[in-house]
Amino acid sequence: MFRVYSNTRVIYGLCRALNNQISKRYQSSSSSSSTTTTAAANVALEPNVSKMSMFSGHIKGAITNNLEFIRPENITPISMYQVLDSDGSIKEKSHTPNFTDEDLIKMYKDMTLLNVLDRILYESQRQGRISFYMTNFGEEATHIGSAAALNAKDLVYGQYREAGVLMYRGFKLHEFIDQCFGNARSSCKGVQMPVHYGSTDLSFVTISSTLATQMPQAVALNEMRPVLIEAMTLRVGHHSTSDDSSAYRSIDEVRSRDKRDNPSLRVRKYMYNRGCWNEEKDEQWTKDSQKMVMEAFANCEKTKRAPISTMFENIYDKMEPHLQRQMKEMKEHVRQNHDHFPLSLYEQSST
Ligand SMILES: Cc1ncc(C[n+]2csc(CCOP(=O)(O)OP(=O)(O)O)c2C)c(N)n1
Repeated sequence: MFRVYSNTRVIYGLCRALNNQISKRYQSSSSSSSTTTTAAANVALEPNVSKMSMFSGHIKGAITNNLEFIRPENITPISMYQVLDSDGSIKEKSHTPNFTDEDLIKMYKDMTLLNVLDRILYESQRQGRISFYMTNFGEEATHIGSAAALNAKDLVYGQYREAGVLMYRGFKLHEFIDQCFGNARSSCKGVQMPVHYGSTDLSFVTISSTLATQMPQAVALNEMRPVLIEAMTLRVGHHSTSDDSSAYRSIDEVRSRDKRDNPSLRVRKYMYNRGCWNEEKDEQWTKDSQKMVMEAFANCEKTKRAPISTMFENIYDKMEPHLQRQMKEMKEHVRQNHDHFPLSLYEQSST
């Protein structure tokens, strides 16, 4: 999970104190231009520190004449800041999140609704009903927690596995599922791969799978410096439906981590401890959420696919002659081979 926002002014909720820690780290390691000037001046004035680096970003680093390779096993890793432990208790009481029970219940419902949506869409891909899918299991808390900390209008450039941000902002179940079917009602009408959601209304820029493109696009300029928050999570599912992750990691290990440290479970335990949720409510919610997703799925599956001409339209303001030619050729091909195409699933083309 890797995301940079246009506005990282306030990150609290599940990520609140993590932000504080990182900000402190940034402050102490000097990133503003005024600090650079002061430190550089000190280096010039004090002969004792003449071996200190003058490179910005390395102001406090020493210069050495010993050639030494840095090995990960010999350095202390950066500590991971954690609010909730696996039992759903908050170790540092002064970091208790200051959101209401209602806020917390909404976050939990969004996380678990995403889990249900993932399960059903993943299975539907295995059954050949949609072409591709990527689950969010294990990363749901980072989606919902960070979305909760942003303002609703903050522009988000999501990574391909960040559907929870949209879920939190109110993207409808049918909007997710329509996009995966690429049906006529979906925003991109099948011209994007499944899970490449986008929403102008929800200030969520359509997902581009190209890794890391969202970072320079969305670098935060608040306080005139970017803020990076790296959330450590475990991707529990396979990378996508095109991947079998057992080829490169132990499935047993993933399962056992998921069992003892699943983010939705951890939040649920916290809610039980806090007294705002109980097993009865949880069972009811499990049933309700499954019903909601199944109903939306059935409706979306019935909705016809966009006409095949859609793939040539809306690319340029006017359809260029080469696209007109290609569309004509394709229509002719489909007409001649109509037995091989499930044409009844598609809306008729108006062009
Ligand atoms: C620039 C770029 N190069 C290669 C790819 C192909 N690609 C898609 S996902 C992926 C692996 C990403 O791994 P990681 O960041 O660990 O995420 P996860 O597998 O958990 O989704 C690669 C190489 C890409 N999308 N973009």
